[in-house]
Amino acid sequence: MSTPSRKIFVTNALPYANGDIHLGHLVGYVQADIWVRFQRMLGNEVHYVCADDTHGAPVMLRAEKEGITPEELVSRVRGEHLRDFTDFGVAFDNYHSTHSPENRAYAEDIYKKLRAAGMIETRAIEQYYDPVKQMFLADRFIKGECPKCAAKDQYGDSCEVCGAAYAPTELKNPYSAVSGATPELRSSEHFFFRLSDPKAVEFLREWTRATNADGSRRMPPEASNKMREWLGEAGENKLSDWDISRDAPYFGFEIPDAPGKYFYVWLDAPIGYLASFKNYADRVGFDVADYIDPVKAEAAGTEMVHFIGKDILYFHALFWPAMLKFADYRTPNFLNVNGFLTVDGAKMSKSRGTFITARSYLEQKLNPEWLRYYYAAKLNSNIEDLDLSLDDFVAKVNSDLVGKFVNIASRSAGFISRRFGGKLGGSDAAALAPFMAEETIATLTRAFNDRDYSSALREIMRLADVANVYVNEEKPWELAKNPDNDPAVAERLHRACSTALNQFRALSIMLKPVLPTLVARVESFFDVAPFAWRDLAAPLPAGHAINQYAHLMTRVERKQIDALLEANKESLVTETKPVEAAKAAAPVVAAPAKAEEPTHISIDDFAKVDLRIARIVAAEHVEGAAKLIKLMLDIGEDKPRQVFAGIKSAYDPALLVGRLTVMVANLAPRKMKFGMSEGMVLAASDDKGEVPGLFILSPDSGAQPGMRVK
Ligand code: B3M
Ligand code: ZN
Repeated sequence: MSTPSRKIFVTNALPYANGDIHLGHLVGYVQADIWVRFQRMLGNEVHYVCADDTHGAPVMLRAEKEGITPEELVSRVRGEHLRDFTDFGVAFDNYHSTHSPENRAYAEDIYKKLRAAGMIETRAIEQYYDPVKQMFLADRFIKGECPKCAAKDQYGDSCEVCGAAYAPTELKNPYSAVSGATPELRSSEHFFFRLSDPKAVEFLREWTRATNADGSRRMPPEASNKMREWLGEAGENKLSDWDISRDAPYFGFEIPDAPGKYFYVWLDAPIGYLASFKNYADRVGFDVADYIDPVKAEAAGTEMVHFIGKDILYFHALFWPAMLKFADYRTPNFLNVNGFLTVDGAKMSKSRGTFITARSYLEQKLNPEWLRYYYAAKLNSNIEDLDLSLDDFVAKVNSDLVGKFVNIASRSAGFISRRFGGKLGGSDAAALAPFMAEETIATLTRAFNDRDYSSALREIMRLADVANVYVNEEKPWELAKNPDNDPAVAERLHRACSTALNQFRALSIMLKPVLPTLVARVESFFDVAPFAWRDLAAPLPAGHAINQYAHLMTRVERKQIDALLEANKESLVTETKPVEAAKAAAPVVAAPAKAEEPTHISIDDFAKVDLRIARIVAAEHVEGAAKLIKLMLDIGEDKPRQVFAGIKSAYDPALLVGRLTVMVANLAPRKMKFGMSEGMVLAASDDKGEVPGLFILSPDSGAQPGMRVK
């Protein structure tokens, strides 16, 4: 049965350019990335984009505090965010910025069309104004005493002590959180999007109720319930118009024909989805109209799917579809909504160290795929909060991934290499049947498609148990003894190991959306093309040659988690003086020698260095060496080169295998205590010692082992 392939434009919420990515953010990104990877394995065409959300007063004020321009701030933060996502395997096709020409063009276009459709209105409103800073103050920048419980220093919208919600004008003794001045009420003209217009209300009622062409829902049931609550009963009108303008000074886009008035950050933030998509499409060379023009999108059968957190449902379920509709753009097909992350059952907390940044997790050398797996094991399609229970995390990763999954390969691969020339034998059809059962595959397909990953992983782990039972019953380590060299026993060993490896292969295909990095290494171990979902239909045949097995994943230790919590506690204590803290932590280095005249080398000198793309085919610790990892590097020669690299402090050997890097291929071989070193890999490090770590190089994708770097 072949279904026509889907064409889907997928987005994740745009992180705000005023803070680090933390483990709470990652829930939604990992969820979307898994879905995208799964859709691609099915053969669907997916365009997956994101961007930084850059506008508004917080970015403006923070840049000012750091003494840089907002543009400089957002470009730096964008780089940090993108690096975090990439390192967690969240692979966007494009990561753009809302502070971009594409976004300005779409924001203006949408605004002008809304204005032409009679959906924009202006009104004067009274708001607090900071006379010292000379700016209007958003609710978050006004503080004072709670009108209900009199707690001091509460924000302008709600009290953190008693939970009361109120208007900033109700605060007692209000003051500006920016300058400390007493704010004054001033009047100014604002622009509103007329969400209360009966046309808009009518449209939203209809949009919420309707399903997609294939009968699928537009959002999870809890979200549509919320929508009904916001919209009220038929005939009721509970929606208010939406204030979409802010006065100068503001970091954002000026509203056309309205000098000194800017689009509120939330107006152009979701438009950033379209901007990122357009920027990408222009680069790749396709027409976005098939995805964003309502008539063309309908004809082309394209879909638009957003992944968001529950705190921003209001913006995505009310304002966004209505804006699109009345500006004559296509509306979303699906809003996937995730809940918040709790750690050990409680809100993330800086004092407990559970407000964990993505970067700190990586810096502690924790494997990002451990977290992807754990999140997937807990995610379903409902808007539930997800608890990262740290002991459970350790137990689950070790028992499921290392104990059950990876173990299958590590118990059977060696025999194939050592005894059977690396070639698979025939497999036991009955033992493979559960992995190929149509019903099982249909269940998994449905679960991944419906974002019910926890069910999918339960089913996959059930199958991992089946495989382990099989290996335990066959006992390859017993068969391998074969004292009489009985050919029938050898044959049985071959069959048992080949069957187990085919079981392992099936599990790897199923886990690929969740563990892309590990499974890429499984693909090179099996020496096969990237797995597609349909590969579940047939095992690898007898005679298929596989590569040497390298250990795929290490166990996580509780002490690594404790170090992670400790690191995140520290970052709070040192928050006030980050520069001093970094210096204190840095190793003492000798003062750099007086700068010398730059010396040049000729191009011929440079050409003497033979730099090659190398694939790390094996990596292991060296007994007795504190700093070294032994690497086997494939540079397209008959056999891989052995190189000892001083990168042990920064890399787990298991995670290096399969990676491409760059090596100096014509360095004279050097005899070391541990053996010959036949070249050198290149790694970057900070001479000043302020940035810890070592960073080996990676080429862009497409580079092949042996290619010359020049
Ligand atoms: N930047 C989320 C936030 O800052 C917001 C999401 C925008 S999605 C278009 O809380
Ligand atoms: Zn209060």
